[in-house]
Amino acid sequence: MRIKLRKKQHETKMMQNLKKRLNKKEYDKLVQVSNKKLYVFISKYTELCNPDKVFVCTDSPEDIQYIRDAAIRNREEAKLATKGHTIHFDGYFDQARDKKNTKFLVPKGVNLGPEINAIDKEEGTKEINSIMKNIMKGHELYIKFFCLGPTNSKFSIPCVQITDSSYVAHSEDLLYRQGFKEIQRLGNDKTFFKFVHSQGELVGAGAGLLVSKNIEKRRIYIDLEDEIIFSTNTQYGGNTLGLKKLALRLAINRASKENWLAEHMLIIGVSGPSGRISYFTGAFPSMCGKTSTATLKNVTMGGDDIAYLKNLNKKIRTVNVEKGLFGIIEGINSNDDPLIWKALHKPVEIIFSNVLLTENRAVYWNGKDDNPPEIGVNHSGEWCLGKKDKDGKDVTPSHKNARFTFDLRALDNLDQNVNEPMGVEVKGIIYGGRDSSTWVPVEESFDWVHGTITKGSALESETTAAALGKEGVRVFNPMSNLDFLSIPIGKYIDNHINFSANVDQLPKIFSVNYFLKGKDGNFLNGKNDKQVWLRWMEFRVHDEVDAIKTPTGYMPRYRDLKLLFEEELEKDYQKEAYINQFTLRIPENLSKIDRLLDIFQTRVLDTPKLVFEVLEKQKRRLDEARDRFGDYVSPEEF
Ligand code: SPV
Ligand code: MN
Repeated sequence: MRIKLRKKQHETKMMQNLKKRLNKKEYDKLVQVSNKKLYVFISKYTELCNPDKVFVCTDSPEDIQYIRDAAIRNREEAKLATKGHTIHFDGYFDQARDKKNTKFLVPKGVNLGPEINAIDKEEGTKEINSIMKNIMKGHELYIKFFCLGPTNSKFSIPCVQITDSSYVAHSEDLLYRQGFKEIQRLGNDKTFFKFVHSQGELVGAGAGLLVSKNIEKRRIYIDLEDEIIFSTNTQYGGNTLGLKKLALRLAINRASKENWLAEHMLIIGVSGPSGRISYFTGAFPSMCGKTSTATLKNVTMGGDDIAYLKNLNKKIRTVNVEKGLFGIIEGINSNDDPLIWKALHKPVEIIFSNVLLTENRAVYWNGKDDNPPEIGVNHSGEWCLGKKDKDGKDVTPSHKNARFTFDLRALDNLDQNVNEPMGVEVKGIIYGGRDSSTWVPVEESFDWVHGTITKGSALESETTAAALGKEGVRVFNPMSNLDFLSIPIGKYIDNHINFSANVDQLPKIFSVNYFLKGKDGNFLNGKNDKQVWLRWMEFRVHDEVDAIKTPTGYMPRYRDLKLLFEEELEKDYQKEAYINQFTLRIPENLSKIDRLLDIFQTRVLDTPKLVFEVLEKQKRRLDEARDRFGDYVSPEEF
């Protein structure tokens, strides 16, 4: 009885606190959602962060407009000449995901393994709480509700984001499905993901915009037990958009407990004969061709970054967690990326980040069709051709990781099933890294386990500008998901292997490599060749084309590719090109296996035994082939 009374008193106090923090209008909006856990969360963090004002977004057109206007009023975005277009800058040193300061808050006794950055929960919580204390003073706080995955679906995860950045709130409106109604519908019980973000104190940057000042206090701390993530003193999307890579970490942990997969994967529909569409998911580390694959001709865009996969009625089905695109803009031109190019020129809502603002309030980015202007304003401030930074480094017109944000509806190839609550059935899974020397352009694995281990878990990529640090270093990146893993790598791989249980027809697993180079150091593939690889994979998942069995998997036959090159690209595909591209490079493949074995022995906790077995077997097949044919073997010899 006493306990009940105390609980009641506590609840009353909490509601009083909310009334103090929110004005009547906003309070009335909040209590339209009947969810005690939500009130506890909002009450606790409004108290700690101490914003001047709180705004509750109910997803009504007026509320969404309020956020758009706030982004301009708060000088986080500035309007461009084209209607709906705005520009945003992140600070000069805040241009990518900060891996070093992204940490899991782990309770005593939990070990996520050496590859995953963690901090003792008590210590980390203390630190982040002290950083967050009064951090929103002088700012308005936005409360936003979203749904990961389609609403009203077995995949849906409701989320609540609180942020003092109207740019973050605005971006999320473009990128995620609105969730106020969903949270209302789900009522009191559903556990939701929670995100607290503050950009912290701001400082003036170019074009009158403001950026985070206290980068040294940039932190992204993840609490898996309470499914809550804190992000402070940063604006860059990968660090701040709760629903993106922050939620992916929570989802991987939840998925591991519930036997499904949360993946860093695109979803595409590939056209086959007579109007058939077959769905593929694909994992590519950042800047390895994921978005360009999803916007190819003859491909429908289901998603470009994050997919959930579940076994529903013995079929593997997938949904796009998002509804928008936060894409890399560098190199986008009318010839290579006509779909994105067209979308970027429509008068729809688009946020350009870290590009160059030109004199006529238009934008320029590295690799755009025309030559760069002489002057402008970018993330480094006033800019002119030839500008160098303090360290003498060239400042290009846009940052390499500059991006655009829009709703997928801006694209002409949006897949029609994108909001299907049951998702789409996955026919194939593609793994592709940035690999100049080893993998052939496209290859099918022997089966699920072989593919999961020698393709997915073996993914390596040469580093890019999407994360802070040195570029061009070959790094191990299983399923391109390493940066986001919230469970030990061995466990994650084991989950993938076991995901095949009770499935009627398993998807086929493929590898692709868009970055293979020849002896002269030049790329062996044209930018659009991937269209041909996709068509080939589409035939393979329906068993409509033969392939050559090699020690590493099934490779395409020349004559099939020749036909496809003609049909897809009107290109006369030469035998010599085929041999150059598909020659099995045995020494490179063997060293890759050695590298992997070493990683799995020394850097991964609890590597499943099967991983070693499958890699050793592949090694033996390669050794035998080398004895018979030598180091470099044309597929036609097999
Ligand atoms: C990636 O880097 O994989 C992205 C952009 O999709 S970020 O939001 O930074 O993760
Ligand atoms: Mn990504």
